[in-house]
Amino acid sequence: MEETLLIIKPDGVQRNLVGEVLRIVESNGLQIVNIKMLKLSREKAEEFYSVHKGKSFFERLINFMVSGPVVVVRLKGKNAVSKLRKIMGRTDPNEAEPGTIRRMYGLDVTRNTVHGSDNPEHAKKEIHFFFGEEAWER
Ligand code: DAT
Ligand code: MG
Repeated sequence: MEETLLIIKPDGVQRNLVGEVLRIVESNGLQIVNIKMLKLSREKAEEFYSVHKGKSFFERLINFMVSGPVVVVRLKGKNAVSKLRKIMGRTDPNEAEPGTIRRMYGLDVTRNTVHGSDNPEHAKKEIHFFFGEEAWER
């Protein structure tokens, strides 16, 4: 069983899409292990997205991620990482396949409704980033 981290971004929370995103995720066989709502500080957001530091969109991304509360979700399931990425669709909602979360609900390449870990190693790090030691109790 693999784990991954989902974030419902500020545009998703703002538009009451929390239940809808979780419904899609759960109906695709991913199980919620832990969940919480929080507002990211600028420092935390910059740390979480540190691989993108220096890129042209970094400032816009951080401004967006601190603009309102997010819901962070620890998920588990078979091939959880790739499964979530598939359900989410491509980064730019305009390029995402029909039926994916980003295609259906994303507003633009910044306000794209959800984050999902991109590989199992990053998933572990991201789960630890938000859930700390409780991430290793199971
Ligand atoms: P993903 O979220 O699909 O893993 P990523 O890790 O490359 O994509 O980038 C993280 C976030 O940064 C992405 O969800 C939205 C933003 N972003 C990425 N590329 C962008 C671009 N070309 N213009 C604006 N924002 C971008
Ligand atoms: Mg990514």
